[in-house]
Amino acid sequence: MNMTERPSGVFPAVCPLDCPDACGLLLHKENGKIVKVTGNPAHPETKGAICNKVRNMAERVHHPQRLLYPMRRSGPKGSGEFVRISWPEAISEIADRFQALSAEHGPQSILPYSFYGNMGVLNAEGMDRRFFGRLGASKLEYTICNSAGNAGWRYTMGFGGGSSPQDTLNAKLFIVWGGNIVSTSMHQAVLMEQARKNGATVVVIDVHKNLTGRRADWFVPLHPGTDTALALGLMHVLFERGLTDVDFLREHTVGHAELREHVRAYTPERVSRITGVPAEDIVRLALMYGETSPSHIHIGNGLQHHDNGGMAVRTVSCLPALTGQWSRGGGAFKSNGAYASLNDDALQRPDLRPDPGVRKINMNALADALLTLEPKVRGLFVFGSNPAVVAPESGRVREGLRREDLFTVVHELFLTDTAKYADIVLPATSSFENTDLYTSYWHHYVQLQQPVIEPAGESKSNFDTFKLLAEAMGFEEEAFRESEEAVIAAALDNPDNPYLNGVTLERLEQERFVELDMAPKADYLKRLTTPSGKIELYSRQLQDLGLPALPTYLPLEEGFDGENRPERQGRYPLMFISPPNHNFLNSTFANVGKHQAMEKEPLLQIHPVDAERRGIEDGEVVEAYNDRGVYRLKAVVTDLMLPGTVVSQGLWWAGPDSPGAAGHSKRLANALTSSRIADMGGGATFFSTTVEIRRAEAAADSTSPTGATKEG
Ligand SMILES: Nc1nc2c(c(=O)[nH]1)N[C@H]1C(S)=C(S)[C@@H](COP(=O)(O)OP(=O)(O)OC[C@H]3O[C@@H](n4cnc5c(=O)[nH]c(N)nc54)[C@H](O)[C@@H]3O)O[C@H]1N2
Ligand SMILES: Nc1nc2c(c(=O)[nH]1)N[C@H]1C(S)=C(S)[C@@H](COP(=O)(O)OP(=O)(O)OC[C@H]3O[C@@H](n4cnc5c(=O)[nH]c(N)nc54)[C@H](O)[C@@H]3O)O[C@H]1N2
Ligand code: SF4
Ligand SMILES: [Mo]
Repeated sequence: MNMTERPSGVFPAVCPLDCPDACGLLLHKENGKIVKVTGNPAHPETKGAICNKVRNMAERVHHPQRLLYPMRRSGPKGSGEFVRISWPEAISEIADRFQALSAEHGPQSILPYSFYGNMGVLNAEGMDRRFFGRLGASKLEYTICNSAGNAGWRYTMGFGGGSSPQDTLNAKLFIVWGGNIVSTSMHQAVLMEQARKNGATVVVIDVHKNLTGRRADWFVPLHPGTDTALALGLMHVLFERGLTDVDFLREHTVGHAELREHVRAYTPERVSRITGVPAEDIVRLALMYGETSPSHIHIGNGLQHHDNGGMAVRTVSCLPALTGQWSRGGGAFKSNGAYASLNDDALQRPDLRPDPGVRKINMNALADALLTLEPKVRGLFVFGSNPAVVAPESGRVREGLRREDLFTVVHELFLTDTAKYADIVLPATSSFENTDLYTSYWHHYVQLQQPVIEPAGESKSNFDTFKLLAEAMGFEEEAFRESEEAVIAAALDNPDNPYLNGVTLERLEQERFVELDMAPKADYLKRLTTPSGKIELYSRQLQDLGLPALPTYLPLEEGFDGENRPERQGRYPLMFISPPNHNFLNSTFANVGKHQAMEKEPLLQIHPVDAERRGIEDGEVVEAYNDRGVYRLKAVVTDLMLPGTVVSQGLWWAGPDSPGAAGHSKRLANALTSSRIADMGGGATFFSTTVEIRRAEAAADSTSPTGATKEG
């Protein structure tokens, strides 16, 4: 008897959320419903501990507002007015519209837009890729999360994997750089605490003292977007004081002589002016790094959501090489995704695509893709993502979604802000209703999810939905008839990835958590895939792209540093940082009562100096604004960051649209952010955003539609 048929019991599951930890879960089921979610103590890395978000997951899965049947729009776009239709009606309408668009405008007029609302590979990057590939739709570039930083890491290190979780336990110096692991990767935070018990010093480098910074032995605040300068300042001191590992540099790197010359210009005094970190602290941190072994740097996502984010991660990832950490049991982590890389050709079947040269659309540029791109995007299929909330420039994204000549389908569990703009809404199963395969971009265990509960209402998985659509479109390939198990087996069979040796569907069915074969990691340094096969302190690849070959600090396009501040200040003199909060997962859970109650409301952390200058008091309602939009929230006056930076954590839904007022729903952090593309990997630049803040009272008598103050 499979798990769905047993009304009660405790069943294994995998956390599907876009979180590095990929926890093993236990679902406690009574009368067909999940009543409790706990951690699975048998999981070798997550060991039964899970976060508060997912402990309250049952409320989300059985939420009264789950979408239960397909719907067609009956009111204006964005109004949320829909009528119920059947699946056959929905599927044939979508197929008809897609066929008509393909015939009239070519299939590239259709754009799939998705991300990792569910990390299961079949549902997030399996049958959808096959379907839209076979259709010949425009290709989406999946750049919203970590692509600048991952590219930066790869230019330096080649291979997209770093230190293993258990290695970090041995660190005597543990640096969290631009990450908030207490909220975003709790098991790494547990290992950090264990390392501290074993004698490690914990240093957190961030633009605000987040929950992780509050646990640090030493918190180092800096101006946003200046991490490259800080890392170069550390290198300056390391070379000058003879703290580099010369043998390691000779054997395993290229460009160390050039780098040594290059960093002479980054004196502690100059770097201090740029970053806001006192010169003596730069020296102290460099000495600590140069004299402590093993050391570990956890590179978060924060420093790379910037115009210069690729370079920032590239530069920080050079540091372990300077002190030879990779051969001393230390190192760094950006993402460990590559250890578990699957056979993407078998999973996604790019061979089905009629025109491999079809245009690519960077998902960060969704606003432009919908408003200005030619030839036009006329069909949009959104799933596993909530772009009306999470994508930059949400005012313009919404304007695009309101286009009458855009046919939009949204496949979702809830009537999200994005789904409200759909012409057709399709109900999605939760991951606990599906079969899927899960890897982790942090630990080394692969997991299998099998259905534990029946699909809610008429909901269907992405996998099944794209099969139905393929059938309706007349796609006859076997690829659209394969079972979940067949696709999983094919994806796991990746001869190019030795770490995946011995990981099979059969073992997953029996063992649940199957560890990657980590034996090849013993000669990690021989497996680097840079052009030289070495750690590239000097990168010809970057030079060919027109970027500096050596790590080089370039100021933000939108923003300022301590050195360039005065002339760049302009009308918007504050940097606005909007990282994740503790109780939501991106915009997931922002509609669930328990999670909302824990976060209360959107808050803006503002420094006392900046608050006083504007006459703002703690607890009062303020507006953050720039030319893109307005965000209304409550001020918290605090010195958790340097003056000049304001911080608002969490992505809230705006709720009902107010037609005609693009970006003025006033509850969206991304109403303020830019869709400029980062220096590497096509990455997002969420945190390279400048704003001004005013009291909401002052806003009420302001006349400017862009929200500028009367005098501004
Ligand atoms: N609770 C929770 N967990 C999550 C998520 C969530 O929404 N909520 N999201 C998940 C996802 S998709 C991701 S990508 C990860 C992200 O998780 P992390 O890797 O931890 O990254 P962020 O939380 O985006 O940003 C971390 C920090 O970067 C800081 N920061 C911003 N700009 C700069 C800068 O220029 N320099 C430095 N040094 N720091 C800067 C921010 O202040 C923030 O404290 O978390 C995952 N886990
Ligand atoms: N200002 C600002 N913006 C940011 C960030 C930031 O730090 N600051 N972080 C960025 C980052 S790192 C990321 S990764 C993105 C994340 O952005 P998104 O990937 O859009 O993440 P979520 O907001 O969690 O939305 C995921 C949606 O997928 C739906 N979903 C879940 N499972 C399934 C399924 O099986 N099928 C279907 N069809 N739907 C499903 C959920 O209900 C949810 O609405 O946001 C980015 N946006
Ligand atoms: S969100 Fe992260 S920490 Fe929480 S249960 Fe899921 S994988 Fe674990
Ligand atoms: Mo992300």
